[in-house]
Order: sequence, then C-alpha cells, then structure tokens
Amino acid sequence: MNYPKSQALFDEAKKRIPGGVNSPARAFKGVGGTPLFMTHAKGPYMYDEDGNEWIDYIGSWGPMILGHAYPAVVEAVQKTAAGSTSFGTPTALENRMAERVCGMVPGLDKVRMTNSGTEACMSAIRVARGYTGRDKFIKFEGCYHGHGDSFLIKAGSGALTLGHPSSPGVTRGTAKDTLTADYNDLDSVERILRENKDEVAAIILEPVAGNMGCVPPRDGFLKGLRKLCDEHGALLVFDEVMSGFRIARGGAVERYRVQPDLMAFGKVIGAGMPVGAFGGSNEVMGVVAPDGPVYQAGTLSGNPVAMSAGIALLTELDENPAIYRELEEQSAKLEQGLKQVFEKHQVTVANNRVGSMLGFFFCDGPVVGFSDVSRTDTEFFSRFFHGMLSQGVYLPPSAYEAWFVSHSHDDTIIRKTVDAADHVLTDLTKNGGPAR
Ligand code: HOZ
Repeated sequence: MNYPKSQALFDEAKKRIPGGVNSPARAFKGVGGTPLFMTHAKGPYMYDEDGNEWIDYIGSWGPMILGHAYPAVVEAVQKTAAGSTSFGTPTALENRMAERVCGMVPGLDKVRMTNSGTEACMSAIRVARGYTGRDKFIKFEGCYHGHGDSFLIKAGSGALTLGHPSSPGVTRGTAKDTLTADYNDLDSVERILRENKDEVAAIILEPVAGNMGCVPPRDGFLKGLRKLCDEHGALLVFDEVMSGFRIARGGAVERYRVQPDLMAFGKVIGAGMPVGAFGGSNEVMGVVAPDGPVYQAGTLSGNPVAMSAGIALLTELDENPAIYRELEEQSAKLEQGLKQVFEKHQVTVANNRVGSMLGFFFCDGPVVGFSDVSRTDTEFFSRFFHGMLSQGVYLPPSAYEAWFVSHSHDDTIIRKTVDAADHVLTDLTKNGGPAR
C-alpha cells in the first residue's frame, strides 16, 4: 500500500496541530509510521486519501457498533441538521434520548448529557464528591477515564502508549486526591479504603477495562467492589464509555448484574457524534444543578444533531436483540481464527474478549491486571500491526488499546482478517522458530 497523500497531509498537519493530530491515540507514536488520513467509510471498511481500502477494527474507538455510515444514523443527522445544528434551548430529542437510555440501562433513573466521555466521567466524580461530601476517589492503574486532570494518574490509553501515564500539568493538589489500586485486586482496594477511612467519595472503574487492551473483571471483582463501597460509604461509578451499549444492551450493569451508583457513557451513545452522558438513581442525581448544588453544564450538551444520531443507533440496538447475539458470534469467530493462527506460528500470545471487545497481548497469560498488560511485547506488536496494515487491516495503533468488532464484520471480513494474520506471521517467522 502507498500513502503519499497521507504522508503529505501529516507533514502539513504537524505545522499547525500538536503532533499532527487532535488526539494522541491516533498518532502512531506507539507503533511508528504515519497515521492515515481517511476520507469516508462504509460498514467495516474505511477509505483513505490515497484511495486505499481498510478493514477497520478501531470503529472510531467504539461508536461504530453497527458499522460506518449506518443508514438510519446518516438519515437522522441529515434531517435534524437541516432544521438547525443547535438552539441552546431544550428539545424533544433530549427527552427521547433520556427515555431510551434509561429504558436500556438497569438502575438508571436520570441522565445528563455531555459532549464527551471525558466530561461524563469528570462530572460523575464531581457528583460523587458533592453527594458524599468527601474529596478522594479510587481509580485503577491502566484504566482511562478521559483526560480530566484527576484521572491522569497511572492512566491507560494514549497516556500509557506515550509513556506519560501520570501527566505533567496535573497539580500535586489534584493528584493527592486520586488514589490508585490494582485492577482485579480487591485487597488493594480494601487497603486504600482502610488507610483513608471516611475520605473516599467513589471508586471509578471501567467494568471491562478497554484502555489497556481488553481486560475483563474477574469473577466476584465487581460484586466485591459493590460490597466495599457499601461498607465504606463510597459510591461505585462504572465508566461505561466503552462497554455501554456494546457488551450488552444494558452494558456491564446488565452483563455482570452489579448495580453501580453512577454510570458514565460515551462512544456508542453518540453514534460517532461528540456525545457523553452520566446518570444514576433519582436520589444521587438529585444533587445535580439546577435541582441541587453540584454545578454541571454545557452550551452544546444535548445537541440536536448529536441526539438524533445517538437515538437512531440506540433504537436499532434496543429493538433488535439479535444484534448482540450476532456480534458475540462474529467476535468469537475472529478470536478463534486468530488464536489458531498464532498457535500455528508458535507465537506466545494471551487474549481476552468480552462480546465485541478484544485484546491480544504478546506475552504469557492470563492477563488480568496492569502488571500483566505491561509484559506485552510492544515491539512485536508494532511489527504485527504494520504487517496487518500491509494486508489492508487497520488495528488500533497501540498494544494497549482494545479492538472493536462491528455488526458489519461478516464472515468474509473475519476470514480476510484471519488470512491476513496468517500471511503476516508467516513473514515474521520465515527465518524459522517462534516469532518472538
Ligand atoms: N478511549 C479512547 C481510546 N482508548 C480514546 C481515543 C482517543 O484518545 O483519541
């Protein structure tokens, strides 16, 4: 494949945009090379400026659960935009979105729309602090809750890929209220709660970690957190930005049957438009302004175009339960196919999958927490990533990101992906012996 136009655009972008990108996760810093500039996409395929076609496993980092340019979403966006892109007043669309989301997610009485998952998580923590009157919160190493100051401590995603999991620019004053525990390790959480008695407002986590590859919760981990929160008067916050409406209609709350006090959403809820949301019970959400004293706002929150896109996508997901079964089946086929190919080429690999979220780690398994994730061979991942690229498959450009399968990834796409991996590993191992 040739990328002269992408290369020229990237060179131009670097003059005016930091690193040439508007979000570091896109920059190929973890794998080397030039990010590709896309022009359009349809179903499981993206098309770049040089006219190349790509099988896409980024899916806009999660939203494209039914594939790109899904007709109902495109139609809703076009229709709403024709009537104005924003009013700064309430619209009926916001009511329809709130009804739909509360109908899909167990235990969600009230929801406030935001413009991103970052805002949703920041607001959820503010609400937890306002509700409990406490300052500190616990997060997990390798989990990423957006780029809010207090979350950039031992964070995952681009922060981890770039080697700055704790970012400069976050003040010591802010950082001291963020306590970090080990994912899937209840003892580490209990210890922190004991050492900070009556000071912890909330525990926030990705119920399925997706920003250090894909790492599912161990049996009993989420229930254990629920119990610890109840014992210590802290709120449990699920960051369902990735898992929400993806791993089940009602996200991790439905799949694992554990009820958090607050939930944050993003990605699928906006169908690719800049949308997030947070919500919880009537009681907890009662502290949010203007009902209560915890201030939270946004000029473009509940934007009509974004709402209509999200409603169109959520309606399809809500009303066609077969979609989740089929997503599960297709994702399992991809997982099995890749596992067989890795085995055939004697590549040491561990993998996790929850529904249509996948993680492959080039290390011994099992991978249950950040210390396991950090053993992955990132150099081998880079070679594999570029090999797959040469075969027309666009994986997330980091060893620490989950791969997303969409409902449009049919058997042909899965077969092509597995064949591409076989071809790449044949190349990477052709000097004999295991690939690493
Ligand atoms: N949570 C997404 C990746 N893990 C965000 C993508 C980005 O930072 O651009």
